[in-house]
This record gives sequence, C-alpha cells and structure tokens, in this order.
Amino acid sequence: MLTQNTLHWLIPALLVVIVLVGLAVGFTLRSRRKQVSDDALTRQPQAGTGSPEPSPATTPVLDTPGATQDTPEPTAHRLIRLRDRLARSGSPFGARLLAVLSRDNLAVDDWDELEETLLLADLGAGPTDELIDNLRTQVRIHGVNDPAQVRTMLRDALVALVDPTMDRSLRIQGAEPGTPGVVLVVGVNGTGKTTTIGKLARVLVADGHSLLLGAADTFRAAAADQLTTWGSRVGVHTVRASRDGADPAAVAFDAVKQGAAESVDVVVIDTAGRLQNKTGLMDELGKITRVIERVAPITEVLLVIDATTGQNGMQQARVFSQVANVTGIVLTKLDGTAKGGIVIAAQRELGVPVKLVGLGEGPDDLAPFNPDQFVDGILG
Ligand SMILES: Nc1nc2c(ncn2[C@@H]2O[C@H](COP(=O)(O)OP(=O)(O)OP(=O)(O)O)[C@@H](O)[C@H]2O)c(=O)[nH]1
Ligand SMILES: [Mg+2]
Repeated sequence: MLTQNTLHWLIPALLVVIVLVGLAVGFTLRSRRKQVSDDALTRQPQAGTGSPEPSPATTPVLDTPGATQDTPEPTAHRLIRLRDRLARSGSPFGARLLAVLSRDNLAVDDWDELEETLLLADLGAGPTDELIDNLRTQVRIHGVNDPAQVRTMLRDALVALVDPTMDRSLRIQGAEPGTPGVVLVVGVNGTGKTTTIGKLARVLVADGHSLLLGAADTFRAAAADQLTTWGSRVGVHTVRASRDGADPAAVAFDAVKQGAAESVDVVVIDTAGRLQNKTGLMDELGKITRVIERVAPITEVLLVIDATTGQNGMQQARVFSQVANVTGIVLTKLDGTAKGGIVIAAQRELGVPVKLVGLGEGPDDLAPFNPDQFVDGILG
C-alpha cells in the first residue's frame, strides 16, 4: 500500500526520470541528423580529370536536394491546355482574320486589313506576303460564301505556314554509346531559360528519364539557386560552381562529365544571357561548346525567345543563332500575348523548328509544340 508520504517522493522522482530520458533521446537524434547533413555537405562529384580550369574556385559542388516532392503532370494533357490558353489570350489574330475573310466581296481595303493584322501579330513581312497570296488564290478559286469552308481554308493555310513537316522532337539521346544527351539552353536574359529548364526537367522526369542539371550561369548565385530549387522539386541534382563568377565552361564541363559518370540519360545546361556584344557571346558559348564536346557531343541547342518581345526579341535571338548552332526554339510567355505570329517568324528567320512553348509561370506550363493545336488556338 502506498502511503501519502511515499507518493509525495515518488511523483517528483518519476518526473525527473522522464525529463532525463527525453533529453537523452533528443541529443541522440540531433547528433544523428548532424552527421547526415555533414555527409551531404562533404559529398563531392568525381574528380574531373582534364577539367578546363581545375582551380578550387571553379570546382562544381553537387547539390544534394531532399526526396522527390512533386509529381509532374503527364505531358499528354498539356497540348489541350495550349489550345485553351491560346484561345483565351485576348483576341487571337486568327479569329480576326476569319472575321475579315467572312465578309462578302472582299475589296482592296479588306486585304489591306488582313495584311495589317498579320504584321501586327508579328508574323513578319515574308510569311505575311506568302499567306496573303495563298488566300487570294484560294478565294478566287473557291469564293468566300460558306463560313465553314473559309475557316478550313484559313486553317490549312496557317498550318502550312507553321510547317507540320518539321521534326520537333527533342534530341535527348546520347550521340555516342555511353554518353548522355546534352541539351544546351541559350538566349537573352529574362527570356525564361532557367524556368524552361526547370519545367523541362519535370517533363523528362515524368517521361521516365534520369537527368542532371548544370548551372553554367555563374553570373550570380541566385541563378544557380533558382535552378537547384527547380531540380530538387523532382529529385534532380544540379552541378554548380562553388563561387560567383566562376568559369561557366568549367561548370558545364564538370556537369556533363558527372552526368556521364552517373550514366544519366540527359544533362541540361543553363547559361547566362547578359552578354554585352557578339564577340563576348561567341567567345563564351564557343568555349562552353568546345569543353562540353570533349566529354560528349551536344545533342540539342535550345534558343529561348520571349514571345512578348516581338521583332525586338527576334533581333537579339538572331545574334544567338549566329554564334550557337541552334537546333530548336523555345517560345516562352505565349500566355502573355495574342501575337502568335512570332512562332512563324522565328522559325522562318532562324531556320529551326519551335519545339516547346511556355504557357505560364507554373511548373507544368511547358508544352511540346504542335502546329495543329497552335492554329486551332489562334483561330479561337
Ligand atoms: N507568363 C510567363 N512567364 C514566364 C514564362 N517563362 C518564364 N517566365 C517568367 O519570366 C521570368 C524570367 O524567367 P527566367 O527563367 O529567370 O529567365 P532567364 O532567361 O533564366 O533569365 P536570366 O537568368 O536573367 O538570363 C520569370 O519571372 C519567369 O517566371 C512563361 O512561359 N510564361
Ligand atoms: Mg536564368
């Protein structure tokens, strides 16, 4: 039988024991956690023998993000969203063309209006003339009485202009046995390179590919942080420089070397966009290309163009296409403009297909480009 006196001592004694056990468990857990994070911090990529500039300042560190957090949306659904977004983006120019073409007895003023609409939609002079000529011929032959027929005529003419025969597949297959596919992403600053790589990483993960990102935009630490954050959301590692202003080519080299050592399917390299002149750009992209190709051939060079910048953006994009061997265009911010004509102008001007389009700032707002869906979108 416990007496009142015994209870008086037993309860405080039990409390002391509980507190001591709690402290001991807490301490053990904390020291274990510290050991794990120390391991993560000291984990280094494999030594880069033959690295272009193997100074400690340019040795990339492999970021070790946590477990996969997001499940990317399957890519198949996105094509439908492309059409919906385009159809909703103000008054698509295709719908305006349709309105003019549906008038009875098209006169000179109507054709002038069509031409103006196309030029205002950033279609560019060459494709505008081509489309007007094509439509004039069609109208002469078939007339413009049946609205459904007019729509089909315009749709066919626009699809032909976007060119459905171009190969729009991303070249992510390694060019040689044992090497990863290498995707180099270039373009003017602010066009959406890093965001596009982040979205693309999700697409590739969703499609079952293994990949590694390379933060060769060493201009500012925030750029590498931005890329690392995107990657870590889908469990993809980023190779980055250990300090600001490190040699971008060294980072690109080590990323591809690391990718080859880990046998990943694809390495995607982010670059800086703010280069003052063509010579500087040529030097930097030339060096990045040369050092990457010591490890593996570059399989895809994506030029990112902001669709809202129109002809001005095209001017800058032209410089990039002159210094880099561009194989595909990514047109970002298509959600922010009704001027879809830039798709046609960019392809014509640069001679390479639009492969991907950005439809917003959301993580899954990147879609493979499809001419039919695009034309349906701009026809409203
Ligand atoms: N609305 C919209 N915004 C986009 C799209 N793609 C990128 N952006 C936004 O554009 C801005 C610039 O994107 P970044 O990815 O940082 O551009 P960047 O080319 O890497 O820029 P630098 O690193 O400075 O050269 C960000 O605010 C993005 O969210 C898009 O498809 N639609
Ligand atoms: Mg960037």
